[in-house]
Amino acid sequence: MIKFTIITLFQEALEPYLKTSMMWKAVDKGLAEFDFVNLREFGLGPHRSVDDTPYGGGDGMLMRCEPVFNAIESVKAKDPDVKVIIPTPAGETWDQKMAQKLAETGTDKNAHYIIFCPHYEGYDERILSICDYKVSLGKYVLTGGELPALIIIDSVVRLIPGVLGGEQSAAIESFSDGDNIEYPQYTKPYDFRGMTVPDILLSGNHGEIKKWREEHSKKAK
Ligand code: 6GU
Repeated sequence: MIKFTIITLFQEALEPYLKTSMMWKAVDKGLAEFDFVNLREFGLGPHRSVDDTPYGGGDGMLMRCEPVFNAIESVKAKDPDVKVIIPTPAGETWDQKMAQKLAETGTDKNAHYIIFCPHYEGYDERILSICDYKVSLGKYVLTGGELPALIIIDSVVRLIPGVLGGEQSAAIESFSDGDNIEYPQYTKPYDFRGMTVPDILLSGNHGEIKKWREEHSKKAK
């Protein structure tokens, strides 16, 4: 079982996805759990402020240390073993190997991760000191950590055995053996607007089909 506690100001942006399709099935089967902590509850002063202006000047607001540390520590108080993930463009680029590593910690065991979703123009650098994993989704900039959180969760949860239909599905597909993209696949009809299915796939010759699929697996760019 893998549990994600998401610390965010925008729970409503995350919930619909986690209540849909495979993520919800994983919860239903007891293989995953999603919990939310509203960062606003840890905000400072009457306005429950979570950000402030940067020392040294410059545009925009930064997330302050106190609300973030207090929110994370409130989760750690109940589970001292919880690990903290921060999505940040300055992190290590997320890939299938990292997803597999996390999924393994939740396979036949219990694992618990906090994902703290930064927002606004940035965060106080000292927040990194309470984070175990700094994860980037690639070389572009998003407005916050919510979409990265969903991508991280989706890519991990689908690898937990029992989440996908066929037990083989996650193992044989794209990226799982190095950088191979999975082979082209077809379903009915045989002929769609003149585009036909490669006949080898209708041959019933499993050896030849396996060979064809290996030959047609593409390399990731
Ligand atoms: Cl993890 N966060 C933000 N804000 N932007 C990103 C990213 C993360 N990964 C790529 N761009």
